[in-house]
Amino acid sequence: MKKINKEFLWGASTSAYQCEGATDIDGKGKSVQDLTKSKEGVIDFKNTSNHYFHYKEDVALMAEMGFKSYRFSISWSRIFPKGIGEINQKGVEFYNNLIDELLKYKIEPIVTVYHFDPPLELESQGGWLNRNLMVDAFVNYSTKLFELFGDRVKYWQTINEQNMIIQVGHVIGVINPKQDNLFKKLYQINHNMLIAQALVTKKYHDMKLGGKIGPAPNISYVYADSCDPDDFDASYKANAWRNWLYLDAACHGKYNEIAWNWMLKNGYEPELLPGDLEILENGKSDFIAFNYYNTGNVKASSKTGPIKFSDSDQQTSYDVPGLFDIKDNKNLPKTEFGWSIDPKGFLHTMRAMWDRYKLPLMITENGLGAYDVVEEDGKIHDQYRINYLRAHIEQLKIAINEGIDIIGYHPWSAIDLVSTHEGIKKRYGFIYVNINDDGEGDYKRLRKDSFFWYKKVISSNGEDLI
Ligand code: BGP
Repeated sequence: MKKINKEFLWGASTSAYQCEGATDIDGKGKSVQDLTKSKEGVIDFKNTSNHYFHYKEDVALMAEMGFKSYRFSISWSRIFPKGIGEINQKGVEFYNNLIDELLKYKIEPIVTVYHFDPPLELESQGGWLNRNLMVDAFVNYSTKLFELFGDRVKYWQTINEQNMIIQVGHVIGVINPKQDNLFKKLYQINHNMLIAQALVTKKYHDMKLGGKIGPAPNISYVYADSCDPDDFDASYKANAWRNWLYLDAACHGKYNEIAWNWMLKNGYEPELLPGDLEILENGKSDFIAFNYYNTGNVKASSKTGPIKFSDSDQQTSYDVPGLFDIKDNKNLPKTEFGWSIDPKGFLHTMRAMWDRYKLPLMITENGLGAYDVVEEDGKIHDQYRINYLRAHIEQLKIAINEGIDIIGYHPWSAIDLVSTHEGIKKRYGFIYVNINDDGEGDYKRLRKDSFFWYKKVISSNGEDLI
């Protein structure tokens, strides 16, 4: 078995709105997430893990685990309170301090420019549907980040899970599903984001800062439910629709033809301005950061007519008439929150990306959400999380052995934080944060069993997974 490269980036991941808190101080503007209405019994994003105040302690704990890297996002409205215009020096100071703190421990900062938190001011002017406003604002914001932090940050991701924003943005709280011509609008938003991403990628390359930039979609291989050729056809199309539409644009600078023809047939195709295809062609990614939680499973489509959203979870999708029907995969166990667990699917997903793009891969999210309990001994025995991560790292090693270029692994999440729509009770971290969905708790940090396990994994460079 090939050994994992010494430079391999072992770390973990978070996002700003899910862990920082401090939404109302030090000049931060409002983001869409600050106004998200949480479900009954679920905490909002106001304080979350209060990482803004605890970042030194959190980074020290990451260093204790031996992290080589840390993937986090920058809050756009903390840097530009109105999305564009005046810059907030306190926000710049926070990220400067965080980056410097990481570098003090030789932890590589890996930055996501945009993770589900558009500034409210821009959203109220149409958001991503307002191409002129949003593309310019995104290029301006990203360029500012490269100028401010590009001397120290060498890995950049543009947009977190653009494909999930388009497919289940209503679950994440960034898309209002009750609008006329919803799908036409969604694929225009998608196009505007692809253009913004390509322009920013080109800008970063032109600035010659010596790092890498790429997208960060959620990629899940979609199986065929049977060897019926019609189910195989559905799987091929589902992969194009769910995964390759986004990655073909980012990595090949082109629209995926199956996805494009589907949009055209349904009248969902975006308006392309002259020069758009050249913009995509000139802004190709250096690597693929991707999030993996589970796989999909489909059979031949039995429906016609428009898409109907189900009350689905973030990772589960819905039938797409003319392309595929979703089928539950009975071969896979599920987490307490109903997400299927498929470590082998992780390998299939990496193989598919490698075959298609031949670009370095970096895992920026992978993990298990669970109801962790602090036992009487004051410990958190999260063996289920260790089992989950171990099984995925085993597949990662197989992929590396097959020659797939994988440069880093970042489980979700470094510390406990507030889930996209299930509150803090759905915990993912190596580090427990003492706060509950009623907002009670003192934010004390506790080391879970997985903390000590991951420390061993890192110090043995992935050899010791027991
Ligand atoms: C990813 C998002 C994260 C994170 C994770 C877990 O799709 O990028 O922001 O939240 O999923 O999802 P959830 O919080 O819904 O359990």
